[in-house]
Amino acid sequence: MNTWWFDQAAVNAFLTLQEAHSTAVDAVVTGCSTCEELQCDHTVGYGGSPDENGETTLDAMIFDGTTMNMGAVGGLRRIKDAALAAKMVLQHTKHSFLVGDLATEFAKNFELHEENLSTNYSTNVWKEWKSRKCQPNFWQNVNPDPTKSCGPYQADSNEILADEPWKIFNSDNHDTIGMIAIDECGNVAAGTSTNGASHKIPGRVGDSPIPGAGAYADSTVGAAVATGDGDVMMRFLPSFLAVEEMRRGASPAKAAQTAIDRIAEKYPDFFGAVLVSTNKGEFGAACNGMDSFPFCVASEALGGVVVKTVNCT
Ligand code: SD4
Repeated sequence: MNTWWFDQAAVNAFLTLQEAHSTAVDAVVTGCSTCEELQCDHTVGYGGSPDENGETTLDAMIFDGTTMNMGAVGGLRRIKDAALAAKMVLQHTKHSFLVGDLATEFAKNFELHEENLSTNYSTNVWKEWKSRKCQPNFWQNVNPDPTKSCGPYQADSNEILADEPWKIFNSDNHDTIGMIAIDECGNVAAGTSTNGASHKIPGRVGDSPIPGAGAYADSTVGAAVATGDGDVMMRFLPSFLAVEEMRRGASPAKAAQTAIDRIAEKYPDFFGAVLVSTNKGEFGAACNGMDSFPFCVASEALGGVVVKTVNCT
């Protein structure tokens, strides 16, 4: 299963699970890589969410709930295959998380080649933002460019600037693929891939590659993945919390709601969602800051992929 309406990712992950000897980890990598190639909503993979300098950087994580081992990359530069790079960290190192240019150097050991991640689309998004009288941004209590007439965008309050009816965080411009897979041996894996937040301050890494924040899995219980305003969400480790709630007996839907409520108590307007599954494939989701949250589920029982929706509280 995976976040949003990225059904091709679910199809490919499901097909991977049906291949001989493939594992839950393989399926999650396939699903996340599919979205990277398709540039799902321009918010996964290359050519989306340019930072303040116009560059696209990628965050991804692959978490194996059987070995409790993981691999992640953050702020990955000039490599399209972030999920594969994360898988290389998982499978070929004793580390968990590599970042920035040195993650790029690492990935090149595995024939992931270096290239510019900008496209006409991302360059135009960046130019349009740059040419605004007032550029929504992530600075706070300081205005790095005093020639801009409006104050800084307040990331925590999700404020819409009065003369700029445009949000940095919403479901049109800010999605992550978060995927959970269960293979026939009962192994549970979870993963994420995203290009983060548009107009982020260069160097920003979101919640997606952080264990317990963007994703978490434990094959004895289940898994959870998160999407949304990662700067806020990572402070609450919602994926970890949801899995621990299930360990204590909560249903997936209740566990997801508890994780969302914990954040909403402090940030009532935050934008985000959590998708949760038991190790048997019973699932639930909860969301905040939008009307409803779509997600894809694929299984033999369903006969393929179905897009489901949960209404937000
Ligand atoms: C981030 N959580 O980098 C990601 C982006 C996302 O829906 O999921 N948007 O903050």
